[in-house]
Amino acid sequence: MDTELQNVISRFPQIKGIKHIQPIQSGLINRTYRVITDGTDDYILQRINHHVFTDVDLLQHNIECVTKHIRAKLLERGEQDVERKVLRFLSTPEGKTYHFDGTHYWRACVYIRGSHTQTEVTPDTAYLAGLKFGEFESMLADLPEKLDETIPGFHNMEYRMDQLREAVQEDKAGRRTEVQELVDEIERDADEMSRAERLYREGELPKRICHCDTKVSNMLFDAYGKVLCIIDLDTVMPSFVFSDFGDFLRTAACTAPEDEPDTTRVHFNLDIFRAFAKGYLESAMSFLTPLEIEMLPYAARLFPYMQAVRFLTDYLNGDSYYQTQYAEHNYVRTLAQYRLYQEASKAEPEMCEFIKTQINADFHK
Ligand code: GN1
Ligand code: MG
Repeated sequence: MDTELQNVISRFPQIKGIKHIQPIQSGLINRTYRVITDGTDDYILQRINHHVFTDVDLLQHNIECVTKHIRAKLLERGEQDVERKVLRFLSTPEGKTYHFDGTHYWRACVYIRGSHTQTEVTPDTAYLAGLKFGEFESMLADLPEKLDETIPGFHNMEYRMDQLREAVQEDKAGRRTEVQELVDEIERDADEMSRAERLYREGELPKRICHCDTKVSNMLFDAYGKVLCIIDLDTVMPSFVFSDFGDFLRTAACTAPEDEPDTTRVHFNLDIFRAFAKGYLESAMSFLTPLEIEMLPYAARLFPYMQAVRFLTDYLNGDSYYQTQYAEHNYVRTLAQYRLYQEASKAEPEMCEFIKTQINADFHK
């Protein structure tokens, strides 16, 4: 067994009787392992990418506040099996929920028994996800602590455009010529896609505590297909609700993987949109403002657009942020996301129509 990992694990005394440490493929940012023990509980060990999450103290503070608050809410409403419905992070002897080994930051949480993740999304799972992420936001609406952004400007479209412009200027990896045409195209929609930021400054749109990485793979399901728990809490921070709504659809309503090389296979699945929007509105309608609701179709366009900008920025910077498997990977991802943005834009009238029918249905209840 890897001695570095064993040393780290020894800083979390709750973990005993290690049988096996298994790397898990999860996400593009952190490194994750499942620690299998001979006791009742297994654990998830993660090496936090501190180049991305530069303030680990703040990161873990947010996560502690959020999990504590959700646990209290679940208990208060008499929920059964609470330990499988919210993550529990382990403490070190110093009372922290992370350990710094001199180079890397590590944290551990209890592995939720009998859970699995899914990557496929059906209208049924999309509906459940909508309900769950709406409920997640609603449970955090009265969080007493103030949460700061774990990644400053994370879903701020104006900031992401500034980063792209800077990357184009610097052209660190010598890739500008290849992508210039696409950059020009992206620029044409930059103002329109930064609308939320302007509305926020004008006091028209609120920010709320959001998950900000609402992929279906960030939900744990039980053996019967019921959603147990929301995971990957690194990006829980104040944001527009569009973050949760739009980012889910970016992966779930896309008919191809986010790095699909054949962009003709990339389409926006309106059935998934409808199912997700229905679930989301059911649990979030009570606290959303009319403008937030009206702009949900905009969110479905914003997120593939923003992700295209982020992948392209990283491509221009020489792939320093996202893990890549081959040289053009970030560019391939960019093109797939941009295509999805175009496809979602085409579907906007139908999305608006659907949102209207949902509001009317609610009004007549
Ligand atoms: C990153 O690592 P993962 O898959 O949880 C990124 C998301 C992107 C996503 C694209 C902290 O998420 O914002 O949407 O890659 N997370 C961070 O696949 O940048
Ligand atoms: Mg993530």
